[in-house]
Amino acid sequence: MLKPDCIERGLIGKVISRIEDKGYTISDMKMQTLDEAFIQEHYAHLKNRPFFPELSEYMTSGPVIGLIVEGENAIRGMRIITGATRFEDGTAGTIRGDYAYCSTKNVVHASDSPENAEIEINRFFGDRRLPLFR
Ligand code: DAT
Ligand code: MG
Repeated sequence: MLKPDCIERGLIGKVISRIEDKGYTISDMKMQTLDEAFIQEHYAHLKNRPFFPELSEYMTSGPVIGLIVEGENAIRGMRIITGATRFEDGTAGTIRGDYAYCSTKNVVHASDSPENAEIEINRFFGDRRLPLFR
């Protein structure tokens, strides 16, 4: 998912290029503005953390773009391309390492397991998801 700061800063093309340069296939994408209920589900594991209100406000502040990325070990690979959660730990050459400058606004979200990828894709795309590649 390209987060609101990615879109606001005009980084959509740069981030998508990195995914394509790696050789992954983008098989669907959708722009939408998320509401608080969506964020409470998406970040349920963080709902008791002190930064949650700020995170929720940010994630609902503007549109995001959900992408379905396909390829061999794409979930693990996307986490590596994404880089560390803490922006200051982001290795140069990763999306967050090169573009993120604060803890909350860290440009992209990437699913952390096949189980969560399936849940997150269904939550984001709903029945609009189309199997474009077979
Ligand atoms: P990730 O996005 O790397 O999967 P996560 O699931 O632990 O990391 O957290 C989700 C988002 O919440 C993260 O991208 C940014 C925000 N976040 C996490 N830890 C934070 C912190 N200590 N302070 C502020 N925001 C934080
Ligand atoms: Mg996470």
